[in-house]
Amino acid sequence: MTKAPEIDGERLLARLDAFAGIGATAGGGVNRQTLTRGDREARALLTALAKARGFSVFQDDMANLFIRMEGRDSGLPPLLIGSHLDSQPSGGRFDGALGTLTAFEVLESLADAGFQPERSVEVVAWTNEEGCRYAPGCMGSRAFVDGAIPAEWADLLAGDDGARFDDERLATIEALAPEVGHRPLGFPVSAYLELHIEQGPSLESEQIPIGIVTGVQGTRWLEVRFEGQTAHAGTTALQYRRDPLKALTTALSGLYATVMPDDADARFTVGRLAVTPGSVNAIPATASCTVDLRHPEVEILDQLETAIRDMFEDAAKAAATELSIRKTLEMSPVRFSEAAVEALHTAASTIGFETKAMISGAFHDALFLSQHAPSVMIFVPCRDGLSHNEAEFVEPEDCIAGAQMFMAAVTELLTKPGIA
Ligand code: HGY
Ligand code: MN
Ligand code: MN
Repeated sequence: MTKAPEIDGERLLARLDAFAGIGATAGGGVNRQTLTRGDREARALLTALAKARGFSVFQDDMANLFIRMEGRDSGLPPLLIGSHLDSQPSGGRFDGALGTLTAFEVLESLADAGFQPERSVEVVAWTNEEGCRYAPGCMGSRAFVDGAIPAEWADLLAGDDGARFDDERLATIEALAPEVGHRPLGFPVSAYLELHIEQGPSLESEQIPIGIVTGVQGTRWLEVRFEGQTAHAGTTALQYRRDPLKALTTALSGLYATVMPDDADARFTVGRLAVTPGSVNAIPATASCTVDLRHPEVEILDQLETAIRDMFEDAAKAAATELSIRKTLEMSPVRFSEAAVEALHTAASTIGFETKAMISGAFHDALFLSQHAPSVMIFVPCRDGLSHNEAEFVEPEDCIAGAQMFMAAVTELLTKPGIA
């Protein structure tokens, strides 16, 4: 492998600070949810930085943002590198932003070194990786790989302000339209590489600077709704009650007592819970919640989903309430390309970094890109493994080591036969 150009660590750290100021929260994190003003501000800043370097910038019908450094042979499918800029409502400064800005730093460093690879290299910032403002997650990368936007997404309404998905999508495209080119959804890619924080404790606790991600576990999201009968809190005796919150809490106490305690690899999370009409002296009319279910094995995911549905059904019956369950996300477990994983091991040994092979507990856009081109991820440690929390933190030296590894991996992926 030719010697990889140096990255500029101070420039990367300064960029991270600049982006952390967009949608900054009082607790030191960010609230830059997809297709909001903050998201558009981050996209505009990245576009300005890219154009200042003479890179060309494009967006597609999902507002995925692409920054292109021309290769010697512009007809070849580009190497695609990047992550996302959108965040959780109480998110951290590094989730997504570190991967996107590390990819941009590598593009700049290649340009600084006058290194023009045979094939073009493109940085991407995917739309709506998080999925918290509009479900599902990874909308941008999924539509890119499918080459189409599912019709049912158009009328999705945001939980925070009720904004319609298509209105926000088009407004975001419109905001950048004068500055950037437009592309149809999806194009051939030689390989995809994404750097991300681990969002778990392994690398930090084992003091290993780099994770080589060999796959991603499966995820399913459910929206669960019980409907009963609202009635007077003081005059309605037990036998007349059809209390949806009783049904929901009965089911949840059973699920908390079994799903994760019975299987150390299972993840069961209720992130949102709502009760209507929400009056202190009226029995609820409806009680609803979200379920985020994860497991590395799809057969066990199936079994867990069946058990969860049964638990909700039994509780609905016992409380004489109506139940509806809508699945809003389904991501099957994936294994990344062995050739791409191998390229990362080669890159790590070339620069002498210790690594750990691992499966990602979080989903990522690379999960969808792995259906489109050889894909692989690099993880860096984060403090206490904490993420989706304003206190999310990555040591500056780990950010820089990650960027050095990313540069070595890009150089390797650009030259490796069978991937290049
Ligand atoms: O939920 C996830 O796994 C991702 O971090 N959005
Ligand atoms: Mn992320
Ligand atoms: Mn996230």
